[in-house]
Amino acid sequence: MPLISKVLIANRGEIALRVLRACKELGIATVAVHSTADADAMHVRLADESVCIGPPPSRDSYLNIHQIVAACEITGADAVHPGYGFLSENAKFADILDAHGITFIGPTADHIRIMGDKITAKETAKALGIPVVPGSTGEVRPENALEIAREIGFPVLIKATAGGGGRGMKVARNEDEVEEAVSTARSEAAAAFGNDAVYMEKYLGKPRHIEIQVVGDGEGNAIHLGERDCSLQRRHQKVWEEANSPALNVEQRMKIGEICADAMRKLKYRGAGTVEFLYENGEFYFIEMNTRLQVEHPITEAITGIDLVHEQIRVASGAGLSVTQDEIVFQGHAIECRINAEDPRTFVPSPGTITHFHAPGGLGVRVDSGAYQGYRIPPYYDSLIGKLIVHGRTRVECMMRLRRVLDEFVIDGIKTTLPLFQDLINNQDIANGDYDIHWLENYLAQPAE
Ligand code: MV4
Repeated sequence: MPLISKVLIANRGEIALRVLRACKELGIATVAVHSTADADAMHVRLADESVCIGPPPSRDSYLNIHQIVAACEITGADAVHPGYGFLSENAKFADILDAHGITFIGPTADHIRIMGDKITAKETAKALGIPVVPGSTGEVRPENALEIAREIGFPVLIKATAGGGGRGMKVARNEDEVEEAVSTARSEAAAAFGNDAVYMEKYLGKPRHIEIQVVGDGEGNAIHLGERDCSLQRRHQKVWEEANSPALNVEQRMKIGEICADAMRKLKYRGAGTVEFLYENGEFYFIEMNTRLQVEHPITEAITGIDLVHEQIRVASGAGLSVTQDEIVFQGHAIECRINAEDPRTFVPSPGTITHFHAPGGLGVRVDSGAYQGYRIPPYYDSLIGKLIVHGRTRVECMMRLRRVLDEFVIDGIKTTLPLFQDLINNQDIANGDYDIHWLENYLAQPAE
């Protein structure tokens, strides 16, 4: 791959380490950037070079485009991997790197823009043959809201077009609730995103969140790597993800996967992407597409054996995908537990020093974490400190292994979400794979026994 010889990793924490590992395997030099709060982070220690790009607040460091471009110029990095979050879905950042002749390891700025606007994303998905949630075509204005709601049928959901992550969503259960729902959604959207445009959809009451992993080469070739079930979440933060979904059979998987891969071929999509669906009563409904690597990508890697960051780097450099669709084999079952430095019941952040750290091991076990004994978790960033990924030949084997592995994992000095997983692994609904997007919040609302 001649076009990329040094990658600057514009991120921190476990994902910076994850990307660094892929670069090392490909013989590509690495540059870590870090804020003053992250000088002792693992990705900084392991990188070939590192550059301090600013003070702790993200906007002054990990979100500071000029500092990152300057760090590329200083170190001679010819590509940037943005990880997830921060600048990963920032079209302006992709444009600026392009203007500097630096490769953005991700999709084109145009594709980021299309998917960043939820109305355009949905229109594009629909035109490409992806099933979408029934709803308004385009923006909903206060004047036409009631009429559109009647057409869709109640209950309806009002969503911000600049949104995502659930902010600014409002349900209207009947005609009387429409006016207020639209006006509240519009003011919340204006406050959160500086854009008050909203749209309307049929509200699905008890769906699962199922997402399809895709990778395209930008020239009309694309593959899907099956689905992930991310229904177990709290306040739009995923907690536990699995691949395959306990709710799908092989035919459903290949059908929705092929629909997404085909759409990406038509779009000439480049890079890794995730097509998000709500799934209810056997039907898929597109809600959004993420144009980046996702936190939970390792469960897909576990069941396919394909390194998604390798593929991202390959397609960014013009080397193309390493596999064709018919070469992809789905093997067994994988579960990811997100380990956050948080209280396992209230999710209140618990930064501080890790006094003891012992990661589990053995067959089918992967721990992606920049944490180590003596590491002090800074209070400025999100509280994800590691991911535990367990793979087994069947879901039952995967769950049995997870129970063993959770027992082995030791993180002392701070609170973590590990005890929550000890509870979940012994829960009958979880054992049966019988849960939807509301299950975890309902579970947490019950008093702990
Ligand atoms: C929905 C929905 C029900 N019906 N759309 C929340 C985040 C945003 N990305 C999409 N979201 C939802 N959209 C319709 N038409 C319910 C949710 C939703 C949700 C979706 C996925 C995972 C967790 C969720 C939790 C609450 C609500």
